[in-house]
Amino acid sequence: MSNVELPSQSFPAPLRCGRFTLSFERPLVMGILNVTPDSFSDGGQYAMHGDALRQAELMLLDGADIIDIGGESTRPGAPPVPLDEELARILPLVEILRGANVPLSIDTYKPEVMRHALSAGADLINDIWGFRMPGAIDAVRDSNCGLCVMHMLGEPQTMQLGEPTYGDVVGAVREFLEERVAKLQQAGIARERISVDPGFGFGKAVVDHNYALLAQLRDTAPRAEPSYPILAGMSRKSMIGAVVGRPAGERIAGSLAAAVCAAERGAAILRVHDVAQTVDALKVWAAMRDAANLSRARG
Ligand code: 7PJ
Repeated sequence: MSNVELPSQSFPAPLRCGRFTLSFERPLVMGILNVTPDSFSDGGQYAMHGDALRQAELMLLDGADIIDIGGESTRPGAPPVPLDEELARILPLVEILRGANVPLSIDTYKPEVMRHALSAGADLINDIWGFRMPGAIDAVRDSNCGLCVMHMLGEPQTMQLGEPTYGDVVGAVREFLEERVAKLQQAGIARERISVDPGFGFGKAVVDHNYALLAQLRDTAPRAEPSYPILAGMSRKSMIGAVVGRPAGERIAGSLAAAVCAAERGAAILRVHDVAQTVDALKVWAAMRDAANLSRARG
């Protein structure tokens, strides 16, 4: 097969990400690690961190490419967590998981958390606020961390209270991301450090907007060649529940279908709860893609 020339494929640009450079010949799987006492039975910091570490270990065994550590629930309507508490939840995990040779992402919009997490060794800052908090850009500028810039309409506390309206949701998301990406680069952040995310579920009508964004996922990203890596986070969200009619714990199959659709539409990173299942689903999708490319190359 070595004499068969594969058609030049346009993969997303590699992402510089702290200690790592991620390349996207296949979509990568980001495992979600929520470090919040309410998701654990008996509370207590020690139990919380023990449970989170076990969960991280499982995700790594299941093939996670990135671990996304979050210390504050960003579900619509969730109360904010004080700075000290968020730091106490995530920093011990960054320090321990640093040894695991896997990119560590921090899901936060607070500049102070970004700074501490980067000092502790985080590789990527995943900001649902798109680095709009005062001081957020300064917090990441002088490190070599990767960035994920997400689109959100409004703020976490208020975003889903009214029915979100857009003329053209895909165009609105792309314009927002273009503006943020330009701002980051004006501040001196290399484009190789930037990934983008349309923000499924954040200020979007559950079915209409989220599925329009999924259908046109490539068009949600700023126009550029090579393209910015796109991160898609749909795992177990209401957009899945609204279609399958099941509670969050029973949305794995629906979430897998969404992940495969996103891969087909150019997603570089899938942010998921169910790592093992997503890794398998994406392997099947990638095998089909490789076969399609091969038959195209053979004419
Ligand atoms: C997302 C996220 C997402 C990125 C959350 C949940 C809500 N970060 N953090 N994209 N969602 N980049 O997982 O249900 O969609 S928290």
